[in-house]
Amino acid sequence: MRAQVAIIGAGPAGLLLGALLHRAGIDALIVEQRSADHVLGRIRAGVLEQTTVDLLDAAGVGERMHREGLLHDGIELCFGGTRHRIDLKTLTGGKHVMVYGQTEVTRDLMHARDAAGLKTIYEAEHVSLHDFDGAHPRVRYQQAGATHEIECDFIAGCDGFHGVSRASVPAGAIQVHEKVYPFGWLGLLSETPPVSPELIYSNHERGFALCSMRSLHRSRYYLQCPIDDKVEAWSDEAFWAELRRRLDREAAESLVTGPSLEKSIAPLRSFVAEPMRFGRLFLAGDAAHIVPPTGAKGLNLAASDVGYLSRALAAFYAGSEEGLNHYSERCLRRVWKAVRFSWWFTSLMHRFPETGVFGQKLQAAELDYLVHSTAASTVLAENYVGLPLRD
Ligand code: RFL
Ligand code: PHB
Repeated sequence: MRAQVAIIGAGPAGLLLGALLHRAGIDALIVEQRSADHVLGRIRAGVLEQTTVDLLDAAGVGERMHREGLLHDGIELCFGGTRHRIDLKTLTGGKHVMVYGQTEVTRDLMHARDAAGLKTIYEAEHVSLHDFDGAHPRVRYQQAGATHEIECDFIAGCDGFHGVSRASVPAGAIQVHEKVYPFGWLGLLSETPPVSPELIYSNHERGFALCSMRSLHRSRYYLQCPIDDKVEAWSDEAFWAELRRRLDREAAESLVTGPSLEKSIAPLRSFVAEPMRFGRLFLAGDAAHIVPPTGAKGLNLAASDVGYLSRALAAFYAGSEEGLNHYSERCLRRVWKAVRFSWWFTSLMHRFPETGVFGQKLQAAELDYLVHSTAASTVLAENYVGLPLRD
């Protein structure tokens, strides 16, 4: 088999890259180790920046998102038993975020790919990357006992944090920066109306809580939990009771509960691998970097990476290597800003047992400052809606 670009991974990064390359007249094959249903079963991100919305539009998959997605002009911070609104729109001169689930983004990209007759190889086993230090890289995989090989010009490693792409790079060629947080997020999805029209980020003495949503009748909630908690140990009733405790009285009283459709625990980590290019292998999305979900940046970074990569590949086939040569540096400038923001917001909103009362007092002071200073609120708003894409 031959393709100009072999994409490893059919998560949002791989699928969006495939769609953008198709628009640019570049043929790409996607190799995914799981089934399409498995990929769609993972409940993850919910907040899209305008730059991500623009890229989905450019890929021709924005129609349902504009119809069903919810535009949010603000978020609420809850602490000391009171909610404070951060007016994203006013503070940023008219910007907002789009609340539309990663599952739906992925579904739209899969449908568009099928409709265009483009190939995704699902349930590919033992995927391996070869010769990407030269001009003729290859990707090998097994399916139903047979070995297959793709010859290509470039490999895009879009296979997430645990993927094979980053692991295929010789150890000395990659630098890794990592911070693991001493807690996780327990998430619950339910067919219930959201507790409030906007997202609530709550700093509470029992731990962080987040009220998010997928639509006007489907809610997504999160609780900070010990990293070694088992999801089976959390009944739905225990989840709802704990969430109520971590919200202000009005939200606690109006919370509508129901059976969980999904419940899972995610670890929190900041991670960056540098550079994001090795010969003809380009890493994008979670394969290259991870941020804790507090800032809602992971999927958005995956989208901006593949935005840069698709443009660079289009320029390459038009005769210029400049975009490919600057790919890693361009991405990493944006990545580190999102890593910083996500780390800051995580540090502000969670309970860190090791920092004690001193740490809590600092958080309380910073939150008070944040909601009463236009300068501080603007910094939060500007980062939350997403920094502009630069050339
Ligand atoms: P993905 O989604 O992990 O997809 C990688 C794909 O690669 C496949 N794969 C392989 N394929 C072939 N061969 C191999 N050896 C392979 N190994 C792996 C996998 O099966 C998978 O299909 O990475 P991608 O595409 O880079 O996308 C990144 C996003 O998924 C991630 O950053 C976000 O979900 C993070 N995130 C959020 N991001 C936001 O922008 N806004 C949010 O509101 C937000 N909320 C969240 C989040 C992540 C969360 N969790 C569970 C970590 C909330 C949570 C709870
Ligand atoms: C979500 O809806 O899953 C979500 C929203 C905002 C975040 C993280 C996750 O910061």
